[in-house]
Amino acid sequence: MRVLVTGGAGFIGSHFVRQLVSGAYPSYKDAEILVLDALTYAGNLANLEPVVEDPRLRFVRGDICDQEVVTQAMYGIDLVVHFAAESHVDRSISRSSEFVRTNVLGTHVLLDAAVNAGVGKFVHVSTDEVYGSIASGSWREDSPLEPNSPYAASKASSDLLARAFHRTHGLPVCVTRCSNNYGPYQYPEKLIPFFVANLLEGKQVPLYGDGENRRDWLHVDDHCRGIALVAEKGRPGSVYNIGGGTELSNRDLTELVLKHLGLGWSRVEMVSDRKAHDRRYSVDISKIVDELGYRPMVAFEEALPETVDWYVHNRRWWEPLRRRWSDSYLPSAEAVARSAHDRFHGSSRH
Ligand code: NAD
Ligand code: TDX
Repeated sequence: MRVLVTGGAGFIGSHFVRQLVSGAYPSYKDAEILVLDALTYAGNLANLEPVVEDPRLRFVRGDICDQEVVTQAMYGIDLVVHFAAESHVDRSISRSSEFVRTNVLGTHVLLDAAVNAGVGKFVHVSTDEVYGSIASGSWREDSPLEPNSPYAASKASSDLLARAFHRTHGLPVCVTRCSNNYGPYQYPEKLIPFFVANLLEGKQVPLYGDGENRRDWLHVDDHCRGIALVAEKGRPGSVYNIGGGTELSNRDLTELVLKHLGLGWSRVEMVSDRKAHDRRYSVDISKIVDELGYRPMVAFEEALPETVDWYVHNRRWWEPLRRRWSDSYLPSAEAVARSAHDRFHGSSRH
């Protein structure tokens, strides 16, 4: 069994790879794993450090938009698990072209190559953000797609391409749509690691709007176990929501983080809201529970403090990443442009 993992040097992809290599998914315990990752600002080989010596793991630095690289990588592959993406909503608001390029065009290149190579299964990792905001209740897999940010729209577009490649070419694709992940090795631009890093450096944390936007928190380990289940048993052509079951307002989550670090609300700065900030996400997970036997197993009450402590004890992991992006809350437009230039001109060495 040969598995191609795109984006395997990012937050969730690297967790999946570390678990795969360590034998956490019995059906894939003997799998050979090829990671294809462009190592953008979010990709980090340090995330694979714990498993780098394993002879079953191979790494190719390459861009999923590069047809030649992807065609080569796809050769002899049985299963594709596709994580690679531009993933941060705020960046998609300041500059969205890279999101369309990687998330839409890159996914198209992969789907095309997978058809040509005759792969046995293609799991496309998507997000609950494709459904847009929901005031009450939860989205089901057949709910309409109403994305509100350029990021969410690019992911929704890739979901539709995945569906079309199943319908048109019979590619055995499954799409997963998960809620907000948390855990170790998350790039320190996302809420939890960003806030923890700011607090540890004595800074304020910027809470958008009134802080009452709500997210459903899913531990990365539960998410990856759900993906492995879908890879093994998911019905081709199907979409599966994956949620964690811990819904919190950003204000409440911030309070929990502050409390764990022994800090008070004075460290919070209420700032202007994110554009088109989705008020609430919620996915109905009964399909993956009933069909595939999925259950979230990680208890948020224990895993949130563990996650915060991981960032406390692993400053050596996140400090260099923060230095690259200056001290501002968000990367400046200049830094984003510089990074995009590096990616276009310097990333396809492999
Ligand atoms: P991440 O930003 O941490 O990692 C993305 C990875 O993709 C990086 O290693 C990066 O180098 C790689 N990459 C980016 N562009 C590439 C390209 N053109 N070619 C090859 N590799 C490229 O993202 P993440 O949080 O690990 O998210 C993984 C997937 O899960 C994404 O598809 C994202 O949309 C989805 N998702 C994430 C969350 C979350 O809470 N983080 C929630 C729902 C869905
Ligand atoms: O500085 C901040 N202040 C703040 O109030 C940041 C970075 C975020 N927020 C708010 C915005 C959101 O309501 O916190 C919430 C979480 O923000 P993010 O960590 O940026 O995540 P979100 O926008 O919800 O998207 C995440 O979950 C779905 C991932 O980044 C996406 O890749 C995934 O698809």
